[in-house]
Amino acid sequence: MRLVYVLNGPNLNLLGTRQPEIYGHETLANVERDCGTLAGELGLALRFHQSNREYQPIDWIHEARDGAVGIVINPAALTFTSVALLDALSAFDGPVIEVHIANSHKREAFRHHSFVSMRADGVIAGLGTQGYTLALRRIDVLTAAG
Ligand code: DHK
Repeated sequence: MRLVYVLNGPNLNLLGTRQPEIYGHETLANVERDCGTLAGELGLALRFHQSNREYQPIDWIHEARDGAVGIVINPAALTFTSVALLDALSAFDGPVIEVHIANSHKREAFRHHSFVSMRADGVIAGLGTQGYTLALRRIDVLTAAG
């Protein structure tokens, strides 16, 4: 089975209760469930993770180098600050899709420049939590056999 990592950065553990006017009411558990259901339909195996620590997604990306076909990542605030995260993603060979629940470009200027976008094959922003399943569909297309 094709293995895909779905990685979530700082504060996304609070999804559903944190600023719902911006991020909506779905929880990260809902997102994980929806991704799991779709992955089953597409024949993908998932590793779904969240951390508030910068090193952790970097370590998961290193792990993904060993056997994963793609990465979906919502780096949250690390998007705008972490060259280390960009470097880790640049060391991964498969497709990377960057997801933001809210539309960063409608927000403060400091959210307009993404280090991760310098590596991402695609970026989804502002489509709510649906962005995750759309990203998985894209990874499916990009990694389909033949
Ligand atoms: C989530 C965050 O925590 C913010 O730091 C980003 C992103 C936006 C989101 O929309 O999913 O600016």
